[in-house]
Amino acid sequence: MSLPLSVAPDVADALAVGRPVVALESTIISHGLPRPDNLAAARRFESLLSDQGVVPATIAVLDGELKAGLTPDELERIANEDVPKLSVRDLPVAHARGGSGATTVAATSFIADHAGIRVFATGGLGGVHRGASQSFDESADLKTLSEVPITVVSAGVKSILDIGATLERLESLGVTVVGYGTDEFPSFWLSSSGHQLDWSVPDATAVASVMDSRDQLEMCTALVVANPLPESEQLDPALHDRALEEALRLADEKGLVGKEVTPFLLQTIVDLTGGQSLAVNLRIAENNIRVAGEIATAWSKL
Ligand code: PSU
Ligand code: MN
Repeated sequence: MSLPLSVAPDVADALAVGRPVVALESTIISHGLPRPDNLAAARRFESLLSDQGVVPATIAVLDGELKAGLTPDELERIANEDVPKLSVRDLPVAHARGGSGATTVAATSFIADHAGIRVFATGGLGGVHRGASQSFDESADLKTLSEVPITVVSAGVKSILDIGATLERLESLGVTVVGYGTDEFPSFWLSSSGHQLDWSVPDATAVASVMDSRDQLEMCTALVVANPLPESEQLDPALHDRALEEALRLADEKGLVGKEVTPFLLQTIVDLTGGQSLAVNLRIAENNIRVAGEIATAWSKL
């Protein structure tokens, strides 16, 4: 291993003998969920995997060390300290300064790949923002997914983003996208988005076989597995549409721009849905972790 990377002993042991491992991101813990629920959620995410016989590897940067797999104390630090959000371009600065931070989908994918981890579960991916044709605001998640051969399970991208443009960019970047038991891309809180996908896979074994083909073809692009919540568990669509419209209107009225927009929209949607969007957010992460565990297990059998 050539990178300055610290792989937790249980993760390293599992990787060495081909037992299933799933990477988890830490920005969802530090920035995506409120305290104190975030620590309980982070612990639950890990135990959902352990219960499946899969080794969890939560990824973060602590005191300059790029870590794959955290101790309980380290997980607590990510949940309770005010750490910055780190994408790939931030890693050299954090490493050089001995700093700490939570990793986005991009930085988590980068570190997981270097640690030899092939499957990663998150809530939603970053994507193309509304108005990106003016602002150029597109998440670095997309670029990194075009460079890292990881399989990432998500419930698509949030409807506060431009979902159609995000799918177009994933196509341009050569990122493989499959629907998990669906031919429609989900929109995070909702199980559908109206955007059709070219490919659907029925189960974890089918995903593992696409991963194997990608390796045989020596491709080093990500495989995005779009995993919708069952419709019975999604946010009520009428409530979703009302809250989204109102949140976008308020952000516009306040003249918010740049990186203030997303946190404002997300918090406003939590408020306007009386916390329901947050409960759905947790169910999404858990649903993705369960599927990622199944994929890692199927992969370990190949
Ligand atoms: N989407 C969510 N919750 C999140 C994020 C995205 O539903 O917490 C986080 C992820 O870590 C993702 C990052 O990688 O936001 C993207 O941020 P940006 O748009 O600044 O690249
Ligand atoms: Mn951005």
